[in-house]
Amino acid sequence: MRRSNVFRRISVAWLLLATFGTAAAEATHVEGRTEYRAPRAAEAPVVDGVADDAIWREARWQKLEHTWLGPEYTAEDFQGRYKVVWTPERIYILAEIVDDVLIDTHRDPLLQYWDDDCLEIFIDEDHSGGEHQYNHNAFAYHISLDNQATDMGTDEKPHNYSHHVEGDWKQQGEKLVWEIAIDIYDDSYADDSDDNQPLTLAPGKVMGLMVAYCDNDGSEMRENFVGSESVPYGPKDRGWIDAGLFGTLVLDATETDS
Ligand SMILES: [Ca+2]
Ligand SMILES: [Ca+2]
Ligand SMILES: [Ca+2]
Ligand SMILES: [Ca+2]
Repeated sequence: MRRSNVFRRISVAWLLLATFGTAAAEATHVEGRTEYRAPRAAEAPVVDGVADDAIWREARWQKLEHTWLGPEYTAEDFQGRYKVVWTPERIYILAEIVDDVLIDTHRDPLLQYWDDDCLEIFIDEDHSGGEHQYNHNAFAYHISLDNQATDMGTDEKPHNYSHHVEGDWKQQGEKLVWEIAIDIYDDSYADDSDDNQPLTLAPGKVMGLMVAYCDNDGSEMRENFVGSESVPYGPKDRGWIDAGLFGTLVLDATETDS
């Protein structure tokens, strides 16, 4: 075979690889995802519901502004935004929530937990996208007002994952200031094991992240479900099933403690 033919075949192979490779990459996530670059905290924020930790000033706000369920709402009824920072041990989320009525009707954290006021934090450790309803390809932590975390397990039943999170909030005027630290587990997490180890996080890591709030002010079911990502087609409340809706979280390398 002539040399030029070999090169041509190699370039065709590259072209095919690039074409299909790109198509595969695009297929993992719905178009129009947000990107959030989280600064690295030299000193971890104290999880106490007080946002005076220096590192929070370095992170930008992202809004909860996409209505997934429920009618139009007023600024007094609900507003939400959040920031993210990280350390090698955990990611930290600061959420600022306005909610006129706080409600936790189902005191059992495993019972109809999505119909109480709760902050929902969706994490896909390896940014794979894909289906995660009854597996740990991704987690959808429903953080209740008493800082318990619930998600579906591989047995298709709700499980209490409160040992993955540390949360605390305080009311400041009209707002709840909510700090949550989360251990990051990969998809090898086993519900029946007591030996699951959280990952050590490194700069440049890319993860899937989405944040939402379920607002109930006294109804039988939640009145609004408002999230950080758009849902251009299909059921808007399917984040607990479809990790392809999650935004992109990049753990920035810069270490900041000022
Ligand atoms: Ca704090
Ligand atoms: Ca409300
Ligand atoms: Ca995954
Ligand atoms: Ca409420």
